[in-house]
Order: sequence, then C-alpha cells, then structure tokens
Amino acid sequence: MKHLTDPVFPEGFLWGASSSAWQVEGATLEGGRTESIIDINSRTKKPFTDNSIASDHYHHFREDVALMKECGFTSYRFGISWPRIIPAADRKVNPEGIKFYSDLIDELLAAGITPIPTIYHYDMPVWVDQKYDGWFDRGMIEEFEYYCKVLFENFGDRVKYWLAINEQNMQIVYGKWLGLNKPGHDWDKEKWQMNHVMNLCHAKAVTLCHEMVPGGKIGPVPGYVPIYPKSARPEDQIAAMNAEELTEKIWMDTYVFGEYSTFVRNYWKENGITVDIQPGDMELIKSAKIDFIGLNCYRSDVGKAPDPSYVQEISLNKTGNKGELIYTNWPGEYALDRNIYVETTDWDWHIDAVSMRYSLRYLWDHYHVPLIITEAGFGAHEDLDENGEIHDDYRIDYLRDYAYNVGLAIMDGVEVFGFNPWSFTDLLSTGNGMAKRYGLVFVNRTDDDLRDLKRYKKDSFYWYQRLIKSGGTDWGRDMSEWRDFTRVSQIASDIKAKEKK
Ligand code: BGP
Repeated sequence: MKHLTDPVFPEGFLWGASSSAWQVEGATLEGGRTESIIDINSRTKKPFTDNSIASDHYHHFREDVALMKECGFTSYRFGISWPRIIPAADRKVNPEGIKFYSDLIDELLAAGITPIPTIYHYDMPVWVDQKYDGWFDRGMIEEFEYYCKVLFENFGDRVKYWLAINEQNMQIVYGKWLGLNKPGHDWDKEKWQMNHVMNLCHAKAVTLCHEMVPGGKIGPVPGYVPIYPKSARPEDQIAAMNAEELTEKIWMDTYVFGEYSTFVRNYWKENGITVDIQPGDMELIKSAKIDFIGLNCYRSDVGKAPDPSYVQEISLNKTGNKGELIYTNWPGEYALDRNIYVETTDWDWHIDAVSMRYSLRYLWDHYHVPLIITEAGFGAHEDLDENGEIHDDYRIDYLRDYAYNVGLAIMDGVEVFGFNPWSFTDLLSTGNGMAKRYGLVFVNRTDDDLRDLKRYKKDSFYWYQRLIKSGGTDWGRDMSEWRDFTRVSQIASDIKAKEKK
C-alpha cells in the first residue's frame, strides 16, 4: 500500500527505550544480590565483559530516569534481576532487591513513564542453576512460578505491562554461546527439552499475571530476524522458510496457538529428538493467552538452499571488524547469506529498516496480537570527542528509519502501541561489552577503564527528544523516500554500479 502522508502514531503511543538488568545495573554483589549464570559467562568468556559495574545504573537510576524524563519518555523497558529478588536457595525474598525495583518503578511513574519490566533476561541465579541443572529440569517450573508470584505481589499494583522471557528463541538457537549448555548433555537434542520447560515457565508467568495483576498484560519477547529468500529460486524460498521456522516461527506458534506445530514435531521425529511432554503440559500452554508480543528486531537475514557438501555453524563477528561473520550452512535445512541490498554495522548486522515493517506485518498477519517494539538499535564503537560530545548521525539515521517504518506498518493496519529501542544509556553488549555501544546517552567508561561513569547526551538523544515531543511527526528530514520506494532503488542502483566496476 502506498501511503500519501507521513505516519500518524496512535494517541498514547509509548515512546521510550529498553535495557536489561545484567547489562546496565552493575552492583552484582551489592544490596543482597548474588551471582547469576550470565555474570559468570560474562566474566569468563572473552570478549564478554565483566558486568560487576556495567553502567552502574544501580547507583545512578534516579539520574537516569531524570534524563529519560528530559527526553520525553512515556515508557521504559528494563529487566528485573532474579538473584537480586531471591538471592539464595532458602527462597527468602530480599527486601533490598524489592526496594530497588520499587523505587525505580515509583521514580518512573512520578516522571510519567510507564514501567515495562522483563521477568527473565538471562540472569538465572547460580543457586537455581545448580539446584535444577538450569532449564533442563522440570523443577524450574515451580521455581520460576514462585519468582513470578513475588514480582506480581510486590509490583503488580503499579506495573501493568510485563514481559516474560527475553528471546527464548535466541537462547535455544545460540544457547551454547550464552552458556546454557552443561556437561553431560547432548545440546542439539536436549535443547528442545529445555525449550519445553521454558514454554511451561512462560505459560505459568502469563497465567499468574492474569490472576494476580489487576488489568495486567503480558507477552513474550522474541528476537525476530526476518529471513528473505536470496532469490526467486524455489529452493531458496523453502530454505528461507526452514530458517524462519527453526529460528523463530516455532516459538511464536507455541506462544499464540499453544501447540507444537506439525513442522517441529516432524523435525523432532526425523532427528531422533524426544521431548518429555507430560499430561497437562499442553493444556497449560494453550490456556496461557498472551496479550501482546514484545518485538526485538534489529536486522534481517537472507536464506538460501544450503550446499550439501559441508556443515558450517554460524560464527559471529566478535571484534567489530566488518566481514568477520561466517554464515550458517546446514545441509538439508538452510544456509544464511549476506544481503547485498543493505549496508551492515561493523558487526556485520544488516541495517534494514524495512525489516521492521516486514516483521510487524508478518507477525500481525499470522497472529493478530498487538505489538510493542522492545528492542532495535545500532551498535557502534564510540568515545567522547575533544569537546566531550558524541555525534552519532549513523544512530539517528538508523532510529529514524526504523521508527518511520514502524509508523508505515501502523498505516498498513498493524496494531503497534510503543517503540522502545535498545538502549537508553550505553550498557554492556551481550557479545562485546562496552566496545559496542547502543545508547542515546554515553556512559563514560570503557571495557578496561572505569573512568567516572558520567552520563553525556549524544546527538541521538536530542533527535529522539524532538521526535517524541512532536508526537512522532518531526523526523528532521523528508521521509517520503520510504513511502515511494525510491530509497530502496537508490541503494540497489549503488550496488549495481559497484558490481559493474
Ligand atoms: C538482544 C538481547 C539484548 C542485547 C541485544 C544486542 O538479543 O536481548 O540483551 O544484548 O540483543 O545484542 P549485542 O549486545 O550482542 O549487540
């Protein structure tokens, strides 16, 4: 559909940003908090970075919320750290942990900002991990339910929007890299058992939220990377569909329809995978109706028919030097590839604002559930210049194009109620620490030097402030190229010109 005007965002649209506890808070052993599995993972595996200080949001949260208010935020997505709430196996609730999040929530509400917490964003307490062998054990279901109950009891009076488990799909797809595998387990097979346990935990969170939080709404947070077929070759189309199924669709189908699709059941059968589905499990999953989908969408990928002669697991770019990423080649299933029609970040992530519109339309068409953007963002190497400033035009371009494409999806008919890009302040990247920054606000530290942790507003802060103030109308430049496709053809013709040379 060709739209004749700039998008109109609905009344009450939530403009904000997002973060997670382990990436921003620091104070990992303060205020009664104990260690989480991602603390250990981040310390022991270079280039992961020690998160014991992170952006020191734990000590700066009032200042950070004041900056959000100055930017005009009406929402903020953040993570709650499980080991801060329940630090030990005696399951005693930590009053200091409750106080920290309670104060944060009150500070946000006083600033007119809707709090949107994530219940689980990779920081499982070490004591839980040891007790249950991580997500492999069904004992997790009751433990997670207990944690959710504590959250709803303590914050449900003030928090109405909840996010259950961050990127369950990515935890299963990249679980080895995130440290979820354990000795003695056959990851490629048993990850599906872990996934089933996670689905049951998700369902418990949804059910409890509806029971305990008056007017409470809850949704999953898939990491969504749409897969375009590389060509019109029919085999590329099926390969792209396989990639989509095995990296994201399986999860969405379970959340929304409460079933494991025939695709995944056949996949398990053919690969000798057994999942312990006990009586009552599927009834629980089916009865847990989500209210919305929190969408994390940074980029797209390209799928093509795989080369049957070799296996290649994806090898992520860990240094931020373009061209290091090695794409998956999975015989019989799919291969991924570079999309020459879009640029990439220094970490080889495709910069593709249309992927945002595409994902929103795809998810709305398939699932008819309202959506909120819970992540999107531009990771870059950055430091203060001689004037103590950051001129992040590339991030402004990225956020402007992505937000505009959210607007176009709304004009296409998709129900979207908020935009919360990653991230507000700089925080630790999952894979690259402070070397890969995402914030609208610079935090003065590097991986090796803690400096003074002072906050500096980047140019993107001021750009976003103007956009929010205008209710999503002041883009700072003519955006019609996104409506009439001239931008896309421009990039394509640049590439054709490059190819001719
Ligand atoms: C998402 C995670 C976030 C965040 C983001 C950026 O998958 O939910 O926690 O880290 O990706 O990724 P990275 O930090 O690796 O650049």
